Amino acid sequence: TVPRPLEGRADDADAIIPLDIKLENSEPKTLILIDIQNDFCPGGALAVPEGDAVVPAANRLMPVYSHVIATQDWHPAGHHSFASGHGKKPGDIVMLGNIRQILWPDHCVQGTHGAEFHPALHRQYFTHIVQKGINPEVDSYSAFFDNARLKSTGLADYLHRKGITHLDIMGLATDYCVKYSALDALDLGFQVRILLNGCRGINLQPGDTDRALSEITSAGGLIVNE
Ligand code: VGL
Ligand code: ZN
Repeated sequence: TVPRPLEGRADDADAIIPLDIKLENSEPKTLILIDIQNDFCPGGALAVPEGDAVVPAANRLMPVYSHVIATQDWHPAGHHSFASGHGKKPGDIVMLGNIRQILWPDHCVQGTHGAEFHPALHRQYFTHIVQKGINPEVDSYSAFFDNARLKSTGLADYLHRKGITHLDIMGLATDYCVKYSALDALDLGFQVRILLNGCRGINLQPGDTDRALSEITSAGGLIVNE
């Protein structure tokens, strides 16, 4: 049985429209779950406030999608985005090549508990997994390309092969990996909707999440509530 999506609960912005998932007679739908991993949830190394609140939303939604693609931040130990290797503090900034890099706590190290998907996430619904952030020298917020656009993750090719043109995106964190995944998807020509109650932001600076959402809408994305 397929759970019914919740009614729209937009209360804070006119731009937010209710998610309209038609269960009958619908074309295949694609959900992208960004980085719903232990390290981004409370108790994790780079905990996003209320990060675990996206898990029930993901679990409700996955059964109504025909494609569920989960991304996994998947860093080698000593990744150059980690403050520890620079003798600096998380939040400090360095240049990696010609890219401005915010330094983070060590997080999502390949093979560790922190890099695993949240244990309550119904991962039996995943149809594809994309791992990113593997190159130690460059960060990769987007599910499509690293921050220097040196390499593609292969996700765009995968979606093209499947004939997928519309993406619903949710997960962690709104102001980093969700934002850059959505902007790259729009740039690549996909139609993008952000499932707002399935996202949480870090907000290193107050307002980062709201600014990320308005950049996405300016680039042609829709913000919807599930
Ligand atoms: C993320 C910071 C560093 C994210 C990943 O998933 O948004 N943020 N690595
Ligand atoms: Zn990372």
